[in-house]
Amino acid sequence: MRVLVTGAAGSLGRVVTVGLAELGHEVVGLDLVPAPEGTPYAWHEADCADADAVAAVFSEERLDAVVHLAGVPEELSLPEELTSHVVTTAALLDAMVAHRVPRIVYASSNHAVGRTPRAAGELTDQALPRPDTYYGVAKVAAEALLQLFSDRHGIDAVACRIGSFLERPTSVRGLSTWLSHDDGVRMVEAALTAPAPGFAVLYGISANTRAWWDLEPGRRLGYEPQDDAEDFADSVEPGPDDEAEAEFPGGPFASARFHRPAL
Ligand code: 15L
Repeated sequence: MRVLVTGAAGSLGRVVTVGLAELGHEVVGLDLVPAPEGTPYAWHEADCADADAVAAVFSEERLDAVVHLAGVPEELSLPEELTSHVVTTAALLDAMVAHRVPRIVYASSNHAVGRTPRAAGELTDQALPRPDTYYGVAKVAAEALLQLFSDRHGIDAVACRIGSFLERPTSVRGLSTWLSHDDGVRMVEAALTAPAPGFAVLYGISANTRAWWDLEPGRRLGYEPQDDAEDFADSVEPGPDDEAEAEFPGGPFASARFHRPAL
């Protein structure tokens, strides 16, 4: 497949572009920054929130799918979050409709449901939106937009509610929320190639012994994680916030530290 990867220079993008290329996909990178030296594939320096710039990329490239990883991965103001996650997704979806690109894989986040009390049990793909931050609100809204475009235009859209994408887990919470680099690539590949998913949600974590999220929605799409954070458990030091971070899946994002006016 010829795949446009947004946020190609970011922490997810750097891993996913290499992984997809190794799996035989033709990658087209897009990011706010220039292509890193030696990038072996096409690259566009553009802001996904700029609909004209996005449209220009689609006019230039023949694409089979989009992997939308661009977006600020932390808590900002509500307007900034909406631009970073919702406006960018809208610009891509409009261009996909105009150029008949049938599939998008979206880097959503556990923070879309991060304020669901853990006591409510394991989270499935049927969980109602329950964001923990404005970042989470924007991820919920971006998922809703994907659902709308799937219903209206038949676009296949897989929202991957990613946990903690890191080389290795670094906290006790991470032993539950970790997504390994290799599993991240497996997840994107499955979401890209699953037959006719329509709009679907999966939880982007590894096969962690202490997982808080249901892996079945991902498995139904062909995502079989191979790694387990437990392998690193001995090297993870307990921290003072572990207990508080275990109350809500969003961990630190669900704490009062992030409380602020919306506008
Ligand atoms: C995310 O969605 C964020 O992008 C990242 O910064 C982490 O907070 C991660 O989730 C997590 O929950 O560990």
